[in-house]
Amino acid sequence: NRAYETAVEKKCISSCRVPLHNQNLLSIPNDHLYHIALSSGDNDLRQMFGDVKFVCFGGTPSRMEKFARFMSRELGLGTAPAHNFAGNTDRYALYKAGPVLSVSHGIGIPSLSIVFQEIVKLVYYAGCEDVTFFRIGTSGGIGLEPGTVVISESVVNGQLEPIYKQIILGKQVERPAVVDQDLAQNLHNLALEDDRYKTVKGTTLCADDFYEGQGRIDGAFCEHDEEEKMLWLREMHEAGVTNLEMESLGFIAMCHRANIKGAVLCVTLLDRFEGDGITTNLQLLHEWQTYPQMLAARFIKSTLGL
Ligand code: R2B
Ligand code: URA
Repeated sequence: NRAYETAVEKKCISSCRVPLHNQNLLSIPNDHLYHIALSSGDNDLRQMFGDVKFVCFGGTPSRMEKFARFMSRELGLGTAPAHNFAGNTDRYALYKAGPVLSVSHGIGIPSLSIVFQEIVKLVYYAGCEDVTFFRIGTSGGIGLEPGTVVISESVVNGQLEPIYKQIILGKQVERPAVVDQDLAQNLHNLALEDDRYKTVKGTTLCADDFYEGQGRIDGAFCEHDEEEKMLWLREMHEAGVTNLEMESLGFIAMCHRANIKGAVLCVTLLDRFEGDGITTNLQLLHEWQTYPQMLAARFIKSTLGL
């Protein structure tokens, strides 16, 4: 009943459980987390996911499967094939390696937002405590050697505002994208001199598009020229922008709104001062994509005292 649920809620908040942010959920006996093929009534989410402490989001299903396997090895949990809990949906992939969930989010904030909300509900229903979220992804760098890991110390929209704007019921709503500075610094502290990749902190610009939205001139459409692009890139560089991608703003704003610690770690796949196309061979690109994973794994292991 409602009074009991409210009492449970109060207790949850005081014990650092993932809080409930939508009272409507209290009157849904069986909430179908449609895009990840799990239900609060049909699955024992506490038993399945109650021990989760870290959720790592990244773009593609196969990268997140590899990350789950890697995490499993790092945590000494063996090399058994990872089970995709969301496999029946064909939309997203969801793997578990001990206390770590590995989730694909697709491309762009709209795709991220759907799975993010279902994962927040999942960790709430599962009664998870002290959960930290990471986005471990890819980006285009500005003035950085490709293969550099950027930890976002701020995230901004295309107009350099740290605000995620949503249209709800026909009105624009603004959500502040506030980065957890302690978490970003703690991650940066784990970067080592002799890592085979560089790690920096910087400002990440989140665009709604890969082509025109990131100033590229090689899309199907383009109404600006190379000179205007370079001028814009230099302006962004001077404003402290280190990298461009497509989810950080929604990710950080939703972590902040959910009161869940979150950080964005993206490797740069190219230096936009040098061009628009991603021409590096696939093998090297795949290797670069493991760098933010390695840093996240280091953080997870050190937090777990391993
Ligand atoms: C980085 O890479 C993807 C576009 O190629 C997008 O998801 C992003 O943020
Ligand atoms: N992802 C992006 O969004 N932009 C890039 O340039 C590279 C990866």
